Amino acid sequence: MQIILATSNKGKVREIQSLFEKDEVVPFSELLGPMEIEENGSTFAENALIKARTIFEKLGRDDAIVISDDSGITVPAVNGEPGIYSARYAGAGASDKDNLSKLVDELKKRGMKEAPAFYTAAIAIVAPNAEYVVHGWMHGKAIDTPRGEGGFGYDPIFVPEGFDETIGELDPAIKKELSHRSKALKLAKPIIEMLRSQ
Ligand code: ITT
Repeated sequence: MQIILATSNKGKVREIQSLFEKDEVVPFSELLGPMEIEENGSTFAENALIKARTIFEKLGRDDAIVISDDSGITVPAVNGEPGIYSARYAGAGASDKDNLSKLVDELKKRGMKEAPAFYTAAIAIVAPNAEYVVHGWMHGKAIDTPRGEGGFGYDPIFVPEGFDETIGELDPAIKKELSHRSKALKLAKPIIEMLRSQ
């Protein structure tokens, strides 16, 4: 069974593909073209399921496993923002850079140079007659000054627990080891293998 990835985010595609064999995971856009999916759930899990179900239904295939990732960064001292709104924190269609700047502004407004923060990833797996959601988290802090070019999204202002550098500055191998997405995918992998063997 082919694994289809229900995401349009290039950073996610890159990270998820790096955890599987080459060409094992195909982004949906290669099969269906570009598509906007409305994410109107109230949790990461709900939004992940919305994305995976939408692509599974559009594909209309009984030999495909669709996986999606809904993720974001949560800063408890900033009212839990941006959370599930991470991709549109600075408004609909905002760039990663604008969203990051908004979070920096919110920290500065509160006179905080840094604040505890965590990333969440919910990975949904949708296959014929089966649906699963697994989660992973990465804890650390958000800082008020972006550093480094690596990763994507909020990575230049996220310092993982046990490090002084941001994910933007650290070797990508470290993110691969520590990230919310990697942890959720480690849980997803045996489920995917089980579904493929049925
Ligand atoms: P899809 O819905 O097409 O998958 P998206 O970017 O809209 O792409 P989400 O709704 O899940 O995805 O929003 C995730 C946002 O959270 C993403 O745009 C980043 O701003 C942030 N984010 C998630 N994981 C991240 C990571 O590993 N590093 C940095 N930022 C991350």
